[in-house]
Amino acid sequence: MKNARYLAAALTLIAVILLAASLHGLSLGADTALAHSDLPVYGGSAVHDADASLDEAAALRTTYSTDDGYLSERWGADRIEAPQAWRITKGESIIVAVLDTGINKDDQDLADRVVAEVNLTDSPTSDDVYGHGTHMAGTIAAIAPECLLMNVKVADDTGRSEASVVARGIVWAVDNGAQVINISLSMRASPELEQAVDYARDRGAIVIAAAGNQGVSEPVFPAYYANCLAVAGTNKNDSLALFSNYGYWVDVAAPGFNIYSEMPRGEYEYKTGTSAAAAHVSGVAALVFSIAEDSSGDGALNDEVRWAIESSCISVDGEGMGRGLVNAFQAVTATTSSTLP
Ligand SMILES: [Ca+2]
Ligand SMILES: [Ca+2]
Repeated sequence: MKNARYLAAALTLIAVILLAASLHGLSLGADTALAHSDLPVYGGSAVHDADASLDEAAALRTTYSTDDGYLSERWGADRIEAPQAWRITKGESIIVAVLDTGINKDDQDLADRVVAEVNLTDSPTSDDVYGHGTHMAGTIAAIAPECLLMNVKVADDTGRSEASVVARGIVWAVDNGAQVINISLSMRASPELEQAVDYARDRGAIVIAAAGNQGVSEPVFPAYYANCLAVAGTNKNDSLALFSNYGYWVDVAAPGFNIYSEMPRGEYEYKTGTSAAAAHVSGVAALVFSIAEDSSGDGALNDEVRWAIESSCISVDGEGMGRGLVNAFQAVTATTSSTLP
């Protein structure tokens, strides 16, 4: 009896040591990814190695060939009550810039929405070869069905990008009329990047960025910057997804687990990461933008849009998720019924 208790205690100790070792390994991996800096940590690439051991990532990169993305497959859109928001607005004519790996032209619905594009990478094409930007664009369009898109290719066909290129992409998007700027990538701090984010804010655009997928509280950029909305990822229980970064610098959270959306060549795929979470919020921003009024009188709408999104979040359990889970219906309702404090 006594021996059995000793044995149980010993086994528990071993389990704790193994768990600690695996967690340590995970955070080491994250540090390595961050240390690369200018290689952005990406919803679709670097961090997946670290995430692959987690249950939540089991469905990563499951590709489906189907002609139709059923809304019911897009649990995130339902969870943030996008269909309820459509009774008020569908984000008509709001331009959302997707700073990413490009947007695939084979998908007619997405291609028809692209009002402008630029390729700032070494790639010979503005199309999405890597398979990330298309997924983000699909989610944005699923949340804001009447929005327009701007294809700003800042990440190459291996999914890599540099802060200086992302900064140029932000300025290009703003100068060409983007109102919402989605940045589903993260990297090290860069004065140039911060200046571009500030420029966007000053010109009336809202910048939304992923909080990163290392599962740590260290800030990533541009999400961390004051004029950029940092988005953490939630799972189907509305709690912080295991992979998601978190912390005082996170502004809001949105669905980031098993998100179904368009891929190149007419395919669909489930992706997991804060990239997808940011795309949900950019969709909500387009909805709010289309009905916002300049109640602050500063000649721009981005301050009202940000306020509506942040002030209408649903509070959820867990630390480091900012104001909580974004809600499209509450955000548009806040826009129609309130003014800035
Ligand atoms: Ca921020
Ligand atoms: Ca304003």
